[in-house]
Amino acid sequence: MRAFFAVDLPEKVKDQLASLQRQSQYRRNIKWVERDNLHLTLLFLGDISPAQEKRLFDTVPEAVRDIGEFSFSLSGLGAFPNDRKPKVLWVGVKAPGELYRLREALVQTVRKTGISVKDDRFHPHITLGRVKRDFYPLNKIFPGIRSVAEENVTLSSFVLIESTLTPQGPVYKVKKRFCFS
Ligand code: 2AM
Repeated sequence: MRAFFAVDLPEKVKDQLASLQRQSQYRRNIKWVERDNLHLTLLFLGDISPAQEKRLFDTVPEAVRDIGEFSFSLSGLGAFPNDRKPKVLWVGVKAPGELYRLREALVQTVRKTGISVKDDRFHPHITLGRVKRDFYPLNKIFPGIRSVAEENVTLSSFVLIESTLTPQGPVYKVKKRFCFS
């Protein structure tokens, strides 16, 4: 299965982000992430086998044992590769060291399981949408939006998600929730 680790977001934050999506003037040229699919990716795994999935179920709790519940807050709008010619539109995250430690612990455990992952620089973000064609600068896509309310999110768990790609977009299914002790 195609899988990734993610933080699922409280309903209130998903509402806030969905409302931000609706404020854009360029709705047709952008494939918006559906409200219920909004998430913060911790680590994308790609295809993993049932045996690897099972091994992750067993090893991840021990790997994150030293990390307790923590909070992060949303920051401003941004885009990859840049604001001038955006392809991926996102809301940034002001994250404490724990989020980076969590990501690092997952990278190490996943590799021990025989899954190869790229450990690029981690830019925690929540993708709002992807620009399908034509380029518009970010400030044209979200005119008049200067800031995003810094909603605080307390993270007491994270999830392993199965992603099935369909012509209508990805379908996400939570395969396992890992709670901090
Ligand atoms: P994103 O967080 O920037 O949107 C599921 O596909 C999630 O994994 C997406 O949210 C996506 O990025 C992230 N992801 C990271 N690397 C990916 C890759 N090579 N292919 C697909 N998704 C990837």
